[in-house]
Amino acid sequence: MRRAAPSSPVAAGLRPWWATAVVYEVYLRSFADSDGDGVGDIGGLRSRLDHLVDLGVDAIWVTPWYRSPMADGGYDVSDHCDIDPLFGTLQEADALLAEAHERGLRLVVDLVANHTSCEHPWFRAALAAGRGSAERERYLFRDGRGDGSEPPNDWISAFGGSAWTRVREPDGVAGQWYLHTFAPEQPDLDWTHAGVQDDMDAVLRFWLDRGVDGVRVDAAPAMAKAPGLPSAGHLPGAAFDSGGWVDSPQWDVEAVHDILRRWRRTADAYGGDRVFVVEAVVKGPERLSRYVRPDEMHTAFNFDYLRSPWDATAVRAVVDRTLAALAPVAAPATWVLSSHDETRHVTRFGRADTAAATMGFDELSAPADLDLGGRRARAAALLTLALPGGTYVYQGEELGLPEVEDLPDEVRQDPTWERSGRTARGRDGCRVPLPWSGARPPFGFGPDGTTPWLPQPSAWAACTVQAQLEDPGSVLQLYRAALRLRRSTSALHLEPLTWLDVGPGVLAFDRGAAFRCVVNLSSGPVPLPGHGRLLLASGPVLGTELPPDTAAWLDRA
Ligand code: TEU
Repeated sequence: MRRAAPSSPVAAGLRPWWATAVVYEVYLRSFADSDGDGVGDIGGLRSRLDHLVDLGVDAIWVTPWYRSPMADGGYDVSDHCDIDPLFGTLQEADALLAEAHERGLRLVVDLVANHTSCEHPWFRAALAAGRGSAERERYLFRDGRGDGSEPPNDWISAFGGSAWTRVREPDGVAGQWYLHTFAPEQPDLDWTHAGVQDDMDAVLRFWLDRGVDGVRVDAAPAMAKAPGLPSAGHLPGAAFDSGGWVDSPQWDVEAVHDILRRWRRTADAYGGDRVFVVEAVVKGPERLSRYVRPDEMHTAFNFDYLRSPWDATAVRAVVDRTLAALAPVAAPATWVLSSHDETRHVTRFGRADTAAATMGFDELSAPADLDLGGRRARAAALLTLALPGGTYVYQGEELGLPEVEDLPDEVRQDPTWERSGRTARGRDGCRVPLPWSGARPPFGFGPDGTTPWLPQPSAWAACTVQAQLEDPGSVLQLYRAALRLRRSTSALHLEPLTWLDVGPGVLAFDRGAAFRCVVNLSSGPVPLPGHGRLLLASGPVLGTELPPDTAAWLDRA
């Protein structure tokens, strides 16, 4: 069995592991399928742990594996303390955790606490018990406006349309409305309810007791709502834009921090070095820094970095703003390029507009230039892995996978697709099952002859793990080399970032006296600043010139 090499400054106890960790996001349904039903599962993940050890990541975050009707790929949970049979069993989850730990890999689970599935026993009971019942108090049931046929306020769902759905009461008449920030199958909990708070503490303890190393907190800013649920004043047709909203009654409301503090106290009672990473798409790094104050979450996904266009001024600005916002709360940064919710960055960087849109709500644009996007993605990997803090790698990123933009409409499963009236394609294109080996689908994702839940492009024969292992110039080999170097380069764990001003379109920074990273985002070659030994480059480097869309790591010692 292969074991992750301990990272030196971390092993020496100079930093908690999560401050500079490389965490690999496992979108479980699309990682590896052990039983041939077309859906990735825990067995598949267990069988592929050595890929992650060889890649050189420190930890894995596993997306929701709980019991779920799968209206939102498992982010609609009907039992937080059991594994869905589609993914395996609790015993398999325990075995995975043990096997990950034996290999030196940590494991982070996903806590979906803003909402449950509409099939959760609490919601079924709330529907059955009717208006005014104690059961309804766990959710946000309200009477409609006017004669009751208008939603209680103007809030909008992240997947499009109103955030309210009207129910049929037990006696058959059209009745109250319930709030769902996401799909109608995902009713929001009322976090002012003491029973909800206590029961979610028990969920948190259930997973901490099993020995998980961390918890990713889903959609945190949605958990608290402004008292009285006032309308937001949205203009007709307004889109969900949590990253742009200020003083929204449905997002980033102050009381959310009480919930996070409570969880932090619960987790701290366990000792050890467990980590909370919060998913909070809020307006800018300054608002985000409030989620990582010393008594709240440890780290937060950096969506501002993810959304940044491929532009030196914009990237530098977001790096500086991130570091400046986090310094007063002494939280480490994270750097994220892709996730199961976003257009894969190979494709994004190959478009005319390289900034990220939200949750697949991007316009159908001209086809991306995937060669260009691929070069930029390789450069972005070296940039990202050289920045101070932790990094998230989304599965398939290490293979340079593009977004699958031509999925047939009938296979799409993301609720965004139907909720938008089939105008926003949603997130399925970044969730196509991974290609592991072989010349035709399922490319080792599942047993030969099985059909993955989303079809894989036949061109992916060239980007399987197996094919890339045989190619020294592959994206996979670049990631492996970069992660190896990152682990053994103590400056990347300990030293601050110092910019060098080397001209427009170029990002150059040092980490201590010995390490330098240079990224050329301009359209022509630039001289590599200063001398030093080339440690690694994202593409061919001729002499001392760095070609466009290329990054280099230099050893100046
Ligand atoms: O995402 C929801 C979320 O809060 C943001 O990622 C969202 O993109 C942003 O607010 C839009 O401005 C999480 C999960 O990652 C996603 O897969 C689920 O569908 C969602 O929660 C609901 O559980």
